[in-house]
Amino acid sequence: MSNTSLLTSDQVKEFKENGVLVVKDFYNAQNEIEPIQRAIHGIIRIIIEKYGFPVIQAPFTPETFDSGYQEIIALNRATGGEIYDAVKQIPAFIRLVSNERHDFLTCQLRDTALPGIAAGGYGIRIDNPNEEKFRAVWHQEYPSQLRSLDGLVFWSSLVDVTQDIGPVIFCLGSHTKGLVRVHTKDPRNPEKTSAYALVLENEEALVASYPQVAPLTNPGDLVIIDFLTLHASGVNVGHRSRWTMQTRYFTFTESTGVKIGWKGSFAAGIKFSDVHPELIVD
Ligand SMILES: O=C(O)CCC(=O)C(=O)O
Ligand SMILES: [Fe+2]
Repeated sequence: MSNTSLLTSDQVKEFKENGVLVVKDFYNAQNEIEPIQRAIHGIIRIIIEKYGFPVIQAPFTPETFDSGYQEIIALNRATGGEIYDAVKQIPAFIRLVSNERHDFLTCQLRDTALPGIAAGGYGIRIDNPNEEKFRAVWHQEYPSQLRSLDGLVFWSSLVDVTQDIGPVIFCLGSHTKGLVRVHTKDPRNPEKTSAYALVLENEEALVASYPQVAPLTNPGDLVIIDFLTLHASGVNVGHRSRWTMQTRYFTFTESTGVKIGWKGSFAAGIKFSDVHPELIVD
């Protein structure tokens, strides 16, 4: 399995230097992405009917798959949560999560023959315009996922990511400096909980010390993120929710992962501070 190389040596080099890599058109938009969009469209339809919302949904196209969603959450925000919990259970999404090509990427980038999928570490984000509660402030992935130190996030969008809907921002090369200690409360955002409440030590000075990029991507494009790369959600000041998919892989072979028994973090009901007390500032 480790001999299946999907990336060129230049792409591997770029990933190792930057801690992030954009692979254009990695997925097949029609065969792999569209079935997910189509199922989301169907789930939105059921919610419109269930609550009797006076919302007209446009017929399905890959561009209009979320038609009605903005109107629904304006009428009742909680039904957005119902949709959020539902869409990660779409079979076409789970097939993408466990796509063998994710295994191959992990083997190639991490020089392992034993990749793992982080349980509870996959989902579909819906970043709504002008909402702060679930926006991810600057973070590294490892504290919120654990499993192994050399994990990877496979991130891709279901909509065109334009500047106004807040592309994710990355600090180039930040993964090379290792783990950053965290505060477990965010005084700026008291409404944030669990992983969303973690704040990097000396956040402002730290992120300012790196060049930053915020790639604009389209459905089918893949962004690979090192578990140690500093990144943050952009702010969505647009008119449409930013729908994006995340799958997280780790390796069974990395020594910290072996030591912690490949434990999960917040989503697995485990306190990060119990596993890594040495990484907590407060
Ligand atoms: O999409 C976002 O806004 C944040 C993504 C992120 O932090 C991640 O995928 O790990
Ligand atoms: Fe993240």
